[in-house]
Amino acid sequence: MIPANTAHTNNRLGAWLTFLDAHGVEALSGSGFDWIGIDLQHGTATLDGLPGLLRACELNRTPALVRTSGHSAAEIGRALDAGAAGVVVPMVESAAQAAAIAAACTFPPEGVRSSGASRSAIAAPSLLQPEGKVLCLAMIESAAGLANAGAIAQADGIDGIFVGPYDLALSLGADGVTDPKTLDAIGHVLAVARNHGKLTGAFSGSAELSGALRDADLLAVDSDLAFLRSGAEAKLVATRAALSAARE
Ligand code: 3PY
Ligand code: MG
Repeated sequence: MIPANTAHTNNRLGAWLTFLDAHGVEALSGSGFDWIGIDLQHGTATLDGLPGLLRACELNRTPALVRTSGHSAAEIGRALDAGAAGVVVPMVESAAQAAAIAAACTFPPEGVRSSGASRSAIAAPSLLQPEGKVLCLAMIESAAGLANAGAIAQADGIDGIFVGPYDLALSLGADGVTDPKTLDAIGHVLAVARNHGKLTGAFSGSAELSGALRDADLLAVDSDLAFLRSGAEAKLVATRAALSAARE
């Protein structure tokens, strides 16, 4: 379960998975992250591979949120059927889009999610929200989404707002994610979501940005690719330093 963070002092730190297989996820989810984001929009993870990835997260009792590739109700349903604790839906720009993705996450009569034989019936129920609820997080990552942040956050069935700083910076014509224009926009979206009592989250990928995201409930620290590169680079630097010290 991903608890609501009412105090806003204790971020739930996540790792963002873009290419690792189940073996890699098992290692990553055992590293102490509070949640794993599995990205079906970018990278190479696929819907077919999802059950294996989710099973690997469950081994370490780590809830997994799936970022879908778009707004398709069919894909949202399949990700939830595979056993995801929730979905993070990219590029939500209006209240109507927010209502549609929330409906796709919810069974009738409130929503339109279809029920069928699926892995979610046997996946770890304790990783879901109370009463087996799944989380529906709308991504705000464009100027249009920013303009409609209040309406998106208030849409029925939206549990939280997840900011995509990199797309947001592009859409605003800003000079990257730490440009004051981007930081102001992120701060505004998170405050709006919080004021409507919704979960807040964002992808970081930058220490400077993480500081600005200190109040977010869900903070994706970085991607598997970045962890691999930075870990490898740090080992190389340390090994070169040890070798030259040994030669002195
Ligand atoms: C963005 O920053 O645009 C993202 O989607 C991060 O995953
Ligand atoms: Mg994005």
